[in-house]
Amino acid sequence: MKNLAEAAVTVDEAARTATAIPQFEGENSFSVDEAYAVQAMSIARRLDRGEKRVGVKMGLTSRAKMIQVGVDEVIWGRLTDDMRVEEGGSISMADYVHPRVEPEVAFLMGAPLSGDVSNLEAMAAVEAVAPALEIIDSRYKDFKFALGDVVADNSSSSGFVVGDWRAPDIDFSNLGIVLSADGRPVQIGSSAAILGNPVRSLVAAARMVARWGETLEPGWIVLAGGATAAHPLAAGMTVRSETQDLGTVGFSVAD
Ligand code: 0L1
Ligand code: MG
Repeated sequence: MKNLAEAAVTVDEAARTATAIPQFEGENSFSVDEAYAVQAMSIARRLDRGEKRVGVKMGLTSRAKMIQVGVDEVIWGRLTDDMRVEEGGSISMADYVHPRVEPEVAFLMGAPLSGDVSNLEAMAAVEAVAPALEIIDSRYKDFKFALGDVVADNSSSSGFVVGDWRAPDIDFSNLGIVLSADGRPVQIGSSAAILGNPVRSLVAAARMVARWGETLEPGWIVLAGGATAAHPLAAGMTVRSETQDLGTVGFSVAD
């Protein structure tokens, strides 16, 4: 019998100390349900250390991302306040194993949402929308993992930056997005790459968290998923993403 609690300690310590670990292979590999149980236990350790839960991230919501990591299912992870980087702030490479950044759309929940909901019901629960960046950092050596590995590792969640919130009264189904590093465009995409429309990612989030007894709570942030492939970060880099009608969001990598 696999020891899921021990695996939770392993992934949590890898994230806490920014240390690469091997994949869980062979008899140690996880089913998807086991992997979500490991994720829940590893996040419980973070909460025990004083971090606060602030939302959910959706992962692998674009074809580009699925192809980049060789996995073909939408996944989710849990966000804590410790993962948030202020807009315009800076991070240190020492806090990550091999971080990458991807442009996203973020939702701010105004009402609880959970279970099977329609696009309209999902949007009725949204208070605001913003451009966002997710800093992903698989704790697995060489960013190589199977589906169970990445889910156990909180779906590679490690940091996020949110730009200015605005009322969700625009059509954000197909907004152009340019991700730049040091002023040079490195990825160009559209919010349509997020499951065809980011609201579908919110619908999937409501359904997927319900399976684990959770609700998207008022005040929570839901990161809808990457609109492009992720770009590797390096010391000294300045990152900025510009999203049509939503504006810009960015940060820098200090060292
Ligand atoms: O947010 C994402 O789409 C990332 C999910 C995990 C895969 C990866 O680490 O690239
Ligand atoms: Mg992402």
